[in-house]
Amino acid sequence: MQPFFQDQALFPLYDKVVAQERLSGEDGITLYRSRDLLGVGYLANLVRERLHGRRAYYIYNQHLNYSNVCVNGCQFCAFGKTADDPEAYTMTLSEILEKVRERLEEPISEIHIVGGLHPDLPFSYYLDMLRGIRELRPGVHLQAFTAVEIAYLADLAGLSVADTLQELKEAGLGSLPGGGAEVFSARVRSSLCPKKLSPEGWLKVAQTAHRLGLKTNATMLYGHMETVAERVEHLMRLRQAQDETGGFVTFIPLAFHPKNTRLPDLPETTGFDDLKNLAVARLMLDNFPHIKAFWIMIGPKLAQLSLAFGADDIDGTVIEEKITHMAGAQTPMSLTRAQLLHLIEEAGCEPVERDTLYNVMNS
Ligand code: V47
Repeated sequence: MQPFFQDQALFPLYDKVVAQERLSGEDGITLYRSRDLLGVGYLANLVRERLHGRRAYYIYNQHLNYSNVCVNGCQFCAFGKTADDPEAYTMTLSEILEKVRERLEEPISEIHIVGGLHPDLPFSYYLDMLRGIRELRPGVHLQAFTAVEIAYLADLAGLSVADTLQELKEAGLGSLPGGGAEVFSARVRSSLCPKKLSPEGWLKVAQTAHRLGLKTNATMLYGHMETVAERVEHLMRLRQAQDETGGFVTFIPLAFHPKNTRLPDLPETTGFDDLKNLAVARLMLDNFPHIKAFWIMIGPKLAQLSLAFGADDIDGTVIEEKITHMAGAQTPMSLTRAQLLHLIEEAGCEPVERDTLYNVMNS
């Protein structure tokens, strides 16, 4: 029996989804243009359930933003500061280790490390950070440095991207977070982040990591000046890259937060668009195992609902995120395991605690 769609344009997409046929760029545009959110969510949920049943993943993790000093000056970022800004900070290695030491008693399985592009820190700072944390918490997975940071570190170290990743891997790097991809459109980047690593550079780092056996995530920052076509182009480029190297684990759409950025007059994203982005990602990225709703950015309540709109992961405890909160996020700094379980169970899903690479944790 065919489901009912308010939007007639979704019927042919239903046939494709059921037949497990790949959706085209044009289909992506149809999905983004559709006002039938429940219809799009229904399609995304078919894929979600095919892949994961009613399982919903979360992780016991800690975020560590070692420095906000950044030479890139992206318009959409409230986190990055110039070195002379009164709000600029850089943690010393002992401060970083102290942050980790403070939580040694907690069953943290991942430390997520992201920072700005610092003009003065030596490559040894990054290696020592990984080595030091690994020594303190040997069992913890270090998901560190976006592709943008890796390319910057390669320049700093005078090494190829592959050799840089190899050195970081030997020091303890476990995988790369998905940040820095923004939107691959040249039009958007020339306006919002002209100094940032190019899309080709971002994809090259990710794919080099994959070839070295390092998994990576991918993101898309939405809700600023990008068009629907540019969103679809972004997803298609990620899908193409995944076909080639297969090392992407999770895709995370990132909702733009305007406060304290150089785009303060843009409106916040809406619940409709937040759910839509997750659902369309689930449908277009047929070769990505996981779609994550980052509750820090869209709020715990919407992250919970997204479990019926294509997402199978709501990230985790997080603990002290800075990038979104400096851009005005009103969400809490952390959630407890009990709160995560409550959100997932109320949504009719089965909570599964995972590690970074989605191995199931026995907790
Ligand atoms: O690359 C910057 C984004 C990213 C703003 O891999 C903003 O699991 C919204 O990479 N409003 C960094 N977003 C965060 C990141 C991340 C987050 C969660 C999970 C994972 C993962 C990765 O934050 C940046 C940029 O795209 N960002 N400013 C802003 N005002």
